[in-house]
Amino acid sequence: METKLNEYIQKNQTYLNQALEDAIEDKDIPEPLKSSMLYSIKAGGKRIRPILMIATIEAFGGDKNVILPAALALEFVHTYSLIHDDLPAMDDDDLRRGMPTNHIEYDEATAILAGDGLLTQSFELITNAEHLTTDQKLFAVKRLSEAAGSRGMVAGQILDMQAENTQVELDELKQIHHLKTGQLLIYAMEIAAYVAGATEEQLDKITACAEELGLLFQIQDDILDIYGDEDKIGKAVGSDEENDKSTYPKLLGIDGAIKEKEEKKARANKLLNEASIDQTMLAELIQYLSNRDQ
Ligand code: GRG
Repeated sequence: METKLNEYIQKNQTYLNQALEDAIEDKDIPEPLKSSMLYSIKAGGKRIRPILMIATIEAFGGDKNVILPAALALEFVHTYSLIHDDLPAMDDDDLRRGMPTNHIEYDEATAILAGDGLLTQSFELITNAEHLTTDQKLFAVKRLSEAAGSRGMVAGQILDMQAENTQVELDELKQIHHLKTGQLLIYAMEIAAYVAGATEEQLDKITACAEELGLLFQIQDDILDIYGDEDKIGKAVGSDEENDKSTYPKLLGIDGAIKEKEEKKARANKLLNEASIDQTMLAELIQYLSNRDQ
């Protein structure tokens, strides 16, 4: 079972990596901006969001090539968010995925522009999509700007920054994660379902499933902060940087956080089941995200 999932992930990572690189290589972008954008795109991300998008369209019997531009756009936005999140004005991180962060490898101004370039090019990718109808492109661009923007991921980022050094309650923590991490995961599944022609009821189920998945993803991220992912060792419990931040394990205890994660997984699977699609690969991906170790 797990081998099948690993094969699926690897096959799609290869497919996506080539397309992501081509989307930058083929463009007339001045240096060092082009290298800087490529540097972060090629830095070895897991491609969870675009793979989730592909698995969702395939669960509806759709073709991944149709959704590819939206999948690339989503990974561009995710990569931009990581570049900006690492900047001195934000998290001030020197390492990402075990490599120097973009502003360390290049410089701060180039890193800011690389993020800006990726964000804006994401909309171009969708509007140029060969196999999407005009209505689908409009919906995909509208939802991406909502999910990534000032009422979505960017809102989550500022709320998260404001919450630093304070102990927020569980509801507020959930809202921060729903915006900061959840919105892009919701986008991944929602757009794929929409393009595949999901009914309104199916769309509701898929969106609700993705909401559970977003929180589950974040709880696992908090757990990894404690048990160590190589980017996080040193800023887990015990470091000044992260010590005062509310996390699921801090608010619920480790056992409570694991229980909450398992409940979210059960709800996500139930919603998937109710969407009446071929859920096999999506269910395996949910399991993988719940137990991921990096
Ligand atoms: C700067 C506008 C702006 C937003 C930043 C997403 C985000 C908002 C910051 C990232 C900080 C962080 C560690 C969030 C926790 C969850 C998360 C998004 C982890 C990184 O995603 P993965 O695991 O990363 O998919 P890879 O490296 O695999 O692409």
